[in-house]
Amino acid sequence: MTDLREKYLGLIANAGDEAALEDLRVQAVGKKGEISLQMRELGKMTPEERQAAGPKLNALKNEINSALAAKKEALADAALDERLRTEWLDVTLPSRQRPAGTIHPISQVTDEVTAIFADMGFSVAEGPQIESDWYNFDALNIPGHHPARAEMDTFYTHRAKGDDRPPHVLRTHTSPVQIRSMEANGAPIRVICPGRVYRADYDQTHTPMFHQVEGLALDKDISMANLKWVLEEFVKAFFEVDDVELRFRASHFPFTEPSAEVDIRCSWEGGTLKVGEGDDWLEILGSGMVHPKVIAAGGIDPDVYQGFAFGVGIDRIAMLKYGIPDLRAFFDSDLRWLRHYGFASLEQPNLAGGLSR
Ligand code: 2NL
Repeated sequence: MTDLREKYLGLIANAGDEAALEDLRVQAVGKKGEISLQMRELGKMTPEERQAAGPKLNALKNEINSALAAKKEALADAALDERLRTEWLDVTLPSRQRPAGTIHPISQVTDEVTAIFADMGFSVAEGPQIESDWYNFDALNIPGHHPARAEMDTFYTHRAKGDDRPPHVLRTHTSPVQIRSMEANGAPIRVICPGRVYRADYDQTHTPMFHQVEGLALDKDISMANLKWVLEEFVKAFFEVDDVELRFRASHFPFTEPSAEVDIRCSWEGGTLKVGEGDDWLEILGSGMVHPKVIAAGGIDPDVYQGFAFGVGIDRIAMLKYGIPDLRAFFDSDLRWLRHYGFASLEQPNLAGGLSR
């Protein structure tokens, strides 16, 4: 009996899992287990022998049952400990990893400008980057012999030999998109046209592809006063300042009359730009009242409708706002530069939440 006790207590102590433990229970105290078999032997004993062996066997059975129960609980505890050890979660980790990519400053500024003009009721239009000669020049009051054509360093496409129609061009401004908008929607109209434009020019301050946003507003009673207010609102919102002073300098563009280049008051103290204070002036855009011939080219009656237009260089105002010193870096795709000057991709510029965060 002592042998049985040692044997089963040892086996129970070493059981690896609940299944092994159940096998041991059947072997030891099951109906046909070793203890039960010994209990059957009690019937063959003398009363004295039975008096001595019976209680001992009962006690052994109880002891083995207790050992089985204790081991079962210990195995369950160990299994739970193991799950707690391997299935943990660090609840202090951010819920979502920051995306690896960033928004390019030109995309960011385009979105900012779009948000500002959308707030003033302008819609957004896009159009082809390869344009006909007519949309890029003639419709904008730049006829064939006009010096502005030569000055614009235009990229021309090729025509097949013998095809003497004028070649298409890479658009030199986004104005053709506004002509197309006038044709498609008529007047009144308020639209901005952001996008890529092309000029064969490459140096410190020029790249052959750059970005522009042009705006157009036509109605029955629009004057230069409306132009001034719209541009003031734009400059204040874009540079995120409460007040700004604009200076209109007389200028000349074939597509506007009168025409004005617009400067904003600023200071460059300590090498950083401050808009709205100081004694310097910074040229930021060109504008004017749309030439009647251009309104007519868009299929609208210039005797009924008139309005203003303007053009801003996106790359230039991006450099000014975000302190980017070198224009050409915009197009180098240098990952370190992109991480430094890029914007969080889950933030959308809007006037309520702040344009740039
Ligand atoms: C500049 C000058 C300007 C326009 C663009 C325009 C478009 C139409 C009709 C009339 Cl459809 N004008 N656009 C007008 C004045 C100036 O851009 O220096 N941009 C950087």
